[in-house]
Formats: sequence, structure tokens, C-alpha cells
Amino acid sequence: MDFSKIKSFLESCDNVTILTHKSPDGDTLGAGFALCRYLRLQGKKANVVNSDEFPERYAFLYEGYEPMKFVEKTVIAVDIADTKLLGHNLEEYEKEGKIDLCIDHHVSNKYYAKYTYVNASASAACQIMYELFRFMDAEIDRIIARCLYTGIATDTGCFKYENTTSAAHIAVSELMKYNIDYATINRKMFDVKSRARIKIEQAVTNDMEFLFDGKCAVMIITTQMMEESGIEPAEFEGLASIPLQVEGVEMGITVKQRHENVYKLSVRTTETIDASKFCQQFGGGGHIRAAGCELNGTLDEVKKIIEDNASKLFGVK
Ligand SMILES: [Mn+2]
Repeated sequence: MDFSKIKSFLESCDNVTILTHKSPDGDTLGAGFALCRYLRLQGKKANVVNSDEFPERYAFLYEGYEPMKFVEKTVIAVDIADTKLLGHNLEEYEKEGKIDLCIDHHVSNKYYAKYTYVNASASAACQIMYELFRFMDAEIDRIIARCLYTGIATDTGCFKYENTTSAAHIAVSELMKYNIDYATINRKMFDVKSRARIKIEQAVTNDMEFLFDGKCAVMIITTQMMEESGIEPAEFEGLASIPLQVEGVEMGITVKQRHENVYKLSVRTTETIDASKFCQQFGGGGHIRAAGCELNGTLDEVKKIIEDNASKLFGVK
């Protein structure tokens, strides 16, 4: 599906449910609320739906938003690669033919909707939404601009990740003209942490272990540490990137306890090591620079498995 077809689709649709993915982030919510506001400004009925409550952290994206009552006629998914990401209570939408249109930027998109628009080179679903609005000559207001800016900023890690393209910068450069409070948004999204988060960061960095001349860092998070800090699950985002912040570290492994004798590994690497390959040997997978897997055993056993297998990557016998 191309932009002109989406344009006519949006013109003729009404009573729209906009689906966003579980554990919602700035991109899915930004794209969802921007589209919702646009449709409402056109006199249509539209709601944004999520399996969880909208996180307080993103409250500025849905300020003043109230769900409308209507009989659903159209369903649009934004930033959702797979219906598995819809989460609990939304299982009904997993049935074939339930979702009319999907707008996404994941290369792994499963093409579950009747119509799908995927641009895998877009940095964020919000970038696609911006380009779509421009194509449609849609009126963008300050609230829509703020939503779209936030999605692009969060999905690019504040314009730091490799997916930060020229097109992404062009989009935010235009969006900044709507007098949005980008400094406040970025401070809130990237700098401000809860006390619980600071506390757990302290605990995990204190005990970080360095192997193989400091090229590999292992960071342990036990359930006890999580309980003691009082951290909310939503606040774990980005914790796994801490080991790579240490100079000289090429492979950072975060070992998070799930249950007794069950540990989730999040592996992050720099240019030299394939994180996905490392995790695949334990039945996991992911991307080349970020991957995950699960290991069973006591913490000491898990650490031993990690050390034995990582040693091959660093030329140690
Ligand atoms: Mn996204």
C-alpha cells in the first residue's frame, strides 16, 4: 500500500480503533495519538488502545485525551510488527482479518493486516506518520508535532543510534517549527530517572564483573535487588546498555534473574562481536549488536556458562 491509498483509506474510514503495542514506548504512543488527533480534527471518531494502562511517563502525549464511545468500524495498528505484541485483553485482534491497516517500520513485520505499509528504513513509525501527513497536506498542530517528535527522538535514542537518518533529522527539523518543548521532552525521556532506578543502577554497577582484560562486563540483577530498589518493570528500559558504557568493554552481558535458577541474558556488543550468534547457542537470538537468551542454573553455574562461552570470543582457552 502506498501513501495515496492510505490517504483515501483515512478519508473514508470512521470509528477507528488505533492499536499500539504492549509495554508501549514513545514511538507507538506518539504515532497512535498523533493519528488519533488528526482523525478527530477531521470530525471522525477515534481511540487509542493499549493492553496496558498508558504509562505516566508519556502522560504529555495523551494530555486531555478522553476515550470516545462508538461502534468500531476500522482498526489501525501502528508500530506493531506482529499481533503477538498486542498483549493481553487484545487477543481478539489477533484473529485474521480484524486489523485493516498497519503502519510500521520493522523489517520483521508479519503482514497480518489487510493493508500494510512498512518502511524499514524509517527510524520510527512517527517518521512515517510525519511523511504521510506531509503527503496528505494534513494540518499538523503543536500537539501532533510533539507526539511525532517524541517517537522519533525515543526510537533513535535521542538521535544517537544508527537508525538516525537524514530523513529523521529533516522530519524533526520541520516538527521543531511548531514550537514544541523539545528540551523538556528530551530531559524527561533521557535524563530523568526515578530514585528506584538510580538505586538499582548503583547496586548493579557496584558488583559489575570484568573478564578478559576488561573486554567483557557482566552485570547481575537479582530479584532481591529489584525488590530492594522498588523499581517498576517499565523502568528497566536501557539498563542493559550500562556495561557497554565502560571504556574498553566490547561485550556487555546483563544477567537478570527471572525466578530461582532462571536467568535472562541481555547481550550488547560493539563492532567486534555478534551478540545474536552468542545468544543463538542458548536458544535465543536478536540483532547483531543486541540480543537475548535464557539460561537455567544457579547464579554461579550461569556465570560459569557465560565465562566458558565468551572465552572463545576473546581468544582465551
Ligand atoms: Mn518504533
